[in-house]
Amino acid sequence: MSKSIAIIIPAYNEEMTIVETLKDFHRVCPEAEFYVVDNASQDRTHELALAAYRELGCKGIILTQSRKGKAAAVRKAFMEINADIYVMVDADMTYPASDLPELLKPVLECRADMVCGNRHSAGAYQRENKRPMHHFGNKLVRLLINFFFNGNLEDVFTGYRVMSKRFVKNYPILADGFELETEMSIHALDKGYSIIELPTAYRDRPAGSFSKLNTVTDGVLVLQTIFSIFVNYRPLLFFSLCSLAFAATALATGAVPVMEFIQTSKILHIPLAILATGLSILSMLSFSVAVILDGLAKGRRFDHALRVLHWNER
Ligand SMILES: Nc1nc2c(ncn2[C@@H]2O[C@H](COP(=O)(O)OP(=O)(O)OP(=O)(O)O)[C@@H](O)[C@H]2O)c(=O)[nH]1
Ligand SMILES: [Mg+2]
Repeated sequence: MSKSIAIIIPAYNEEMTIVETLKDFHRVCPEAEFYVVDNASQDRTHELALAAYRELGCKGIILTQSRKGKAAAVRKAFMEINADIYVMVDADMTYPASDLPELLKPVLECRADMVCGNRHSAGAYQRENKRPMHHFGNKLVRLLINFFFNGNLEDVFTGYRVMSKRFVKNYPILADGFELETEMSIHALDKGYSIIELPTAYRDRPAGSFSKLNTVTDGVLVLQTIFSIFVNYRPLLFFSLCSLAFAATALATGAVPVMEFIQTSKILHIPLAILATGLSILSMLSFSVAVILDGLAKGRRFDHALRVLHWNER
């Protein structure tokens, strides 16, 4: 029995490209169900998408989400849609449908839970993207994620992904905005899902269509997301580092009163001695927090793995 495919297209004010995106993907995958998720676009995105659905005879519906943000839109889709395979793609014609059959294969053959369209492998992103800060942001975030979560992903920000039902229905999206792809990549790495990156062509937005991504504010949000995920997913490392920092400062500040006491059996630098004592207590506290939270994080990973294990029995 052939597997059902849902193509999820988060769209906010994409009247210039939504019809072409639908036509492009319907041409390549006419049997799929299409789910444009519109967040109260102010332009004609909804109306044009509806007309395109009728013209193409698309299966699927337009979902609306009042909560703003790309991740909020995709969260709505993940909750509402029941399919065997989920495709996520942007509505701005930057990802070609022609690469979809290749991206679908590993998930169709149960060789992967997530396949990411990698824009860097053929250098398409470097060629097409004109915003230098984006290159820097991509590199920094990729480095942080691969280092802290033991990955070797090349394109952590790609909006072109194919996912198994097992992955989608066990991934509670907590982000709201453009932190989606970061959270998704980290969740997949942390929970041990099989991820495959395959090359995909990438082209810049057509002239006149504009990005909803604000490099600075969304960039800061992405770094905040990594920090909070790091603290929650890797508490042992984070709080042990804090404990170490407190211990080192305690040693540095405590050295004077200790040496003084050894030499004179008196302590004159009482404030330093009190500070060093406080810092040592903070160091011990951080380490106990590290151990406790690590146990909780392991418990969450265990519960997730158990849920996925039972998922396979369905
Ligand atoms: N539903 C919904 N979709 C959104 C929202 N913000 C962005 N999107 C969609 O998410 C996709 C990615 O947004 P883009 O603005 O293209 O961000 P980007 O791809 O990182 O940036 P570019 O490289 O400039 O294209 C597009 O299809 C947007 O329409 C939102 O608040 N709600
Ligand atoms: Mg885009």
